[in-house]
Amino acid sequence: MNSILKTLGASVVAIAGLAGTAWAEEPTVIVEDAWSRASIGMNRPGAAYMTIRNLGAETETLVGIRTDLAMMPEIHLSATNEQGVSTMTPMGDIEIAPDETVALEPGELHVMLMRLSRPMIEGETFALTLVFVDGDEATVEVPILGIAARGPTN
Ligand SMILES: [Cu+2]
Repeated sequence: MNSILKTLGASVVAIAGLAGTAWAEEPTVIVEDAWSRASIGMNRPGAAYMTIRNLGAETETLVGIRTDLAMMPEIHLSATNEQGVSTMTPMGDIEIAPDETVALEPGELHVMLMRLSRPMIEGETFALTLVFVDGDEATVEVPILGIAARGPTN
């Protein structure tokens, strides 16, 4: 499992297992279990999922997403109304309180990769950067799983 640690005061990106790793600074945010699905061509948006944990003492605010895979990456919230109709709402800033984990998963919060710049091909990966309000960034390498994948382990 690859993990990404965001550290205070610098745009530090690190990819490593958690255990036995020495960090120059205390990690404040960890991104885990990132995954996405292969796309059919480029006409429909892709989606990416992950969990974001705040290990720090202060609330972290996620304000944006960046990737060269999509010209308009956004965080969306899926919902199903009483009529069974599913909708997606673009979310503004995402606040993550200390010790809180935000899960981006199918049917819930997700990164919507709108206006793909290339097809999402199973077995490949792409870099996705989370931008926080203090200017810190965390970049995660997102594996592209099969078109019917339901999570990072299947
Ligand atoms: Cu969406």
